[in-house]
Amino acid sequence: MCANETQIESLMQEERLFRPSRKDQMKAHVKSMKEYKAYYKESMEDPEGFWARRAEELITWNKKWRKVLRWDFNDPKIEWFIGGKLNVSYNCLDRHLENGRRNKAALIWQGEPEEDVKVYTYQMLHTEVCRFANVLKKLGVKKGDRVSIYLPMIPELPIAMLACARIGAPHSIVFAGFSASSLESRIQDCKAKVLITADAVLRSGRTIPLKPNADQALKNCPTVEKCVVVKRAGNEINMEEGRDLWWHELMADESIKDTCEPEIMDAEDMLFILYTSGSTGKPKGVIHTTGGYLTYAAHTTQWVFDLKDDDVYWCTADIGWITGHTYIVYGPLALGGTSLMFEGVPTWPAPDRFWKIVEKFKVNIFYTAPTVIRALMREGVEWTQKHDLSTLRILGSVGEPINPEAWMWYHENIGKGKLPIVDTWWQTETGGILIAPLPYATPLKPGSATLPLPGVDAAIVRSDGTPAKKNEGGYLVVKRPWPGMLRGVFGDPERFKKQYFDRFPGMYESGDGARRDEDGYFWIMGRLDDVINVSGHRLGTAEIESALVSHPSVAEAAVVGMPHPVKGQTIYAYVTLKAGLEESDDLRAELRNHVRKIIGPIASPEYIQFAVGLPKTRSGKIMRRILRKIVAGETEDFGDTSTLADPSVIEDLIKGNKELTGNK
Ligand code: 6R9
Repeated sequence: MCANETQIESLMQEERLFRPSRKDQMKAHVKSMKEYKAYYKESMEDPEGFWARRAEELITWNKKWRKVLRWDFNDPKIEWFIGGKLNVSYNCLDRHLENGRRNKAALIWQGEPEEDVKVYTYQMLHTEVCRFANVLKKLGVKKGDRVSIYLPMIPELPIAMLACARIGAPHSIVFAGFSASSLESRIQDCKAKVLITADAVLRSGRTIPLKPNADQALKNCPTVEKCVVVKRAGNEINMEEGRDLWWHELMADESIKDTCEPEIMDAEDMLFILYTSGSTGKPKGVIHTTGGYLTYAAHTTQWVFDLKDDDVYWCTADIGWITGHTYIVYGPLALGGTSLMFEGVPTWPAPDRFWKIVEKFKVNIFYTAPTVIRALMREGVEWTQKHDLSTLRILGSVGEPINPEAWMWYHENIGKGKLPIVDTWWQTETGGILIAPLPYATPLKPGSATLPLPGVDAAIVRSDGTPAKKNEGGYLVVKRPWPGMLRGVFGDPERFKKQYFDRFPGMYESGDGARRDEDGYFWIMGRLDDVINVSGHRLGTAEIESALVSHPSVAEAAVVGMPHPVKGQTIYAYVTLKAGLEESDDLRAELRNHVRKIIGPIASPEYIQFAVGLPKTRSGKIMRRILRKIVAGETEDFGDTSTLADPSVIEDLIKGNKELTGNK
């Protein structure tokens, strides 16, 4: 299943080095490498002191903690700020009403239609959140009840999140691109009491109905008592009597008050669950808690993006993913920042959509994904040259390794050769950024996420847990806890242990491979497990395989990531049909559609190769290494194939792949 370190090699040998400008450096939160090093040293020698100070500087506590940290990676159990009390929505809203930010823009929303713009000051957002918190209470939601949220990128999404946080109801956001059946399994897993959804999603000029998916999912979700529906597009939808309620009607109710006392939460009370793909079939419900997550979100937003009061900060992610949770909502709002939120896609109505928005709102900090950069690179520089991008001061990247070519394009065309790019490595599980440059301190190397942030004890180990040498590829692990780390997998403590703490006792296993160069810089090489990364979206190959084999024509399926110039990886499926069935393009289309329906459009395979047999070991395990090499066109050396039951299948597979893709 997993590669060993002899297969882990990085092709990136990047020598270019970029240093921050002096002027910006003087005003930065972390000003120099010297400062970074001092913080790092302190955080390793006295982690509790370091984090206690940050938690006090950044967060308002109703009651101070008794103890900063208790942890045991073998159990595993991690607790931060034990006994501390706080409320996340209070920290993101109320306290800014008193500290001079009452009339400051908290959220600037740019909808897909150009004229759809809304600006919420902290005061306005506070009122909306309080009102919706009162609505939730009226619907019977109490502290500890889970609320599933299946919404497009509209302001009601952060409002709903903060309202949940206000009353202590953990939210579970499901990306609106997921299918009815993905939504269903996530609702069932967390046993949500309420679902919040919308009539439709606006995307690339189209209206894509969303409510029918919710209707389909709710057929099998008996725990859901009420479904709140936001009117986004105004398309015709079904409203189920007694269950479905319009957001705008609930909010217009005169009995709903504009204020709502925040529920005082324990630092370790659950803030949210977010499902993410792992190496086995079922997505895991990653648990984040209140005190540690918020401290970490605020801390990393302040240091990595150097967020200041007069900045307009734009993270282009969807809030359905962790990046949107931490870096559109919780981090920037905890700091009292101005966060821009965008509905739509980078290439519609034209490939200058992003640059137009940067110019329109005078964006200062811009955080996006390599797949976006690569897609926009292809469209040519005329689109970037049309706009004034001079307000930008920091660029960020997240989701997958950024190849040096894309890095240089971003640096030259968006950063005009001057701006720092923070390549941020982290995961749903880590809650926030772990490895990244500090924009005015760290010299940059294109393609490297550079150095661990203070407090992050990251390392590379071999499969036996011993430290890897300089430049030797290995498993990326973290040797001690940080406040933003996950606290569990919802409903499955066994999986929590097995997935993250079993292979290397006493360490958190990230699932990524990496190497560290002579300067200590990290070069992330991607997943070592059966997780693929398509346009920065994490997908488990096992999930896609199980969707494929649930089709009546399919006997067996194996899915791998195929290198792709824009998406990073694209989905390639090998499918063995049941005996006697005809291979055809129609069947291919049907299988693609089937996966769309079961998981969602992002999981639909680009290539489906019909194969008579798959390369299996004598014990019946599919050797994915071989399948991966075939799709990458690396057919010279398959390594040790002596355990294969029938080595002759390989030739057929190579032939089939060439016919399908034109791989030379
Ligand atoms: C935040 C997020 C996590 C996986 C992670 C890794 C890949 C994310 C990266 C990166 C190289 C970066 N990844 N950032 N790889 N360089 N800067 O994306 O969370 O959706 O859970 O994905 O994404 O493989 O393990 P998530």
